[in-house]
Amino acid sequence: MTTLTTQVAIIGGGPSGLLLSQLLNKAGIETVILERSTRDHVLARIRAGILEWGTVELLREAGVGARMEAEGIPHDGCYLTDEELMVHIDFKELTGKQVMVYGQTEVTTDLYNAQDTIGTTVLHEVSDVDIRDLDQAKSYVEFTHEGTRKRLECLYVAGCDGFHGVSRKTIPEEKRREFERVYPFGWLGILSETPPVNDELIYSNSRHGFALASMRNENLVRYYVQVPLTDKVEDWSDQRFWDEFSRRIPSEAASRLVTGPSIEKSIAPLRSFVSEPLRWGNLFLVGDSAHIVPPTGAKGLNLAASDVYYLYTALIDAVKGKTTGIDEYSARALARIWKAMRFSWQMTTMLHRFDGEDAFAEQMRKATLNHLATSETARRDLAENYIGLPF
Ligand code: RFL
Ligand code: PHB
Repeated sequence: MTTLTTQVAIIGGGPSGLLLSQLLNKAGIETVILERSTRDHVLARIRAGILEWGTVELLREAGVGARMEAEGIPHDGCYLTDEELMVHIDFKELTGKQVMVYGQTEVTTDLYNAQDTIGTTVLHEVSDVDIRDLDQAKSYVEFTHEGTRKRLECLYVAGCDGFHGVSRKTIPEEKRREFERVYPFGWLGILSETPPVNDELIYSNSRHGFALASMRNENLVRYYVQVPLTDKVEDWSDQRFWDEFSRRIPSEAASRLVTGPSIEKSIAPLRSFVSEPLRWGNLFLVGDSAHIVPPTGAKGLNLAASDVYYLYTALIDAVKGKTTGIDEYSARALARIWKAMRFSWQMTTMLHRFDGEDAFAEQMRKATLNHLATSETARRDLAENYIGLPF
């Protein structure tokens, strides 16, 4: 069997795995990434679009800030609306900070290019990953690549392989505690080469259901509508999407809407999920492998980045023999994760209609938006969470 050796084996070459690898290599720590899919497949997945400022700074620290600086669009605020109120959350005025509109696809592209420049090892199309000896001084990962079984020996394993990966499941079931809330709807998202309907994002709670107007650049929009979980992408022609979207956003915005063909269309179910702990011996879970948030708070990718921050600083110490950071990783990361869970759940509850809900639930949503409209304290609290809690 071919045997490879590294300091940190990273399972998954999505944003978590790539960013961790980039930061570790910059600090002189060797990594090998094992990714199930092809690079093109990873880069074709359209996901998050909003970076917290802490994520922006971490990407700069990783040496991948240049294109983001040139092409990303800093946003000072966003709108939350129902059919009566339109509340502006002015992040800049309330917190002094902004967020950056820059797609996950672009972040991932920049990270792959940076990994090429450094010359790190990223193996694609690996299968049957088996993580072993996590309670020993040295661990190893066995996997199939190019038709042969290979072995990667390492000091630490980072589980960056998303919700459906193998890392979390390597922790014995009786040692894991899982928390979950599945929401009874999904988001249908489209990407279209049209100018944004508004210069800031609009989160809209209408009587027809939720809609979000987001963007990637001045001629590329990402728009979403809440749909029942039973809906399929094939049920949604472009025309049906545009009709539904335009009746869910404020009429004044709808009057400016430019429609066009969709270049991508997908449905994502909404879920809150946390698996504790994040550490098992030499294995550390990072990003979606340990937690999922509904996208309403724009937190998924940003939480992955804060996990990476805690872990990469801890691993730098650990290879020098100082283990406090890795000992504290799970508790430190989870403290921030749970706050983002709370915010994402609150935004989801405030902005969506739930099938079969009672009139009381609707009044609670209205009162929450009304409170935001009239209380600067409430707006500041939302802004602080949206732009990202410190890490
Ligand atoms: P990823 O991006 O899922 O990457 C994990 C990588 O691991 C690989 N993998 C394996 N590799 C080797 N062996 C195995 N057994 C493996 N199993 C899986 C996968 O191929 C993949 O390349 O996790 P990561 O890196 O932690 O990054 C997290 C973010 O991707 C995620 O939090 C966000 O994209 C969440 N998310 C969204 N977040 C937002 O903030 N805004 C959004 O609009 C938004 N939309 C989304 C999303 C997540 C989605 N998923 C997971 C279904 C839309 C979707 C559809
Ligand atoms: C996106 O642009 O894809 C996006 C933006 C904000 C969200 C979720 C998704 O809350």
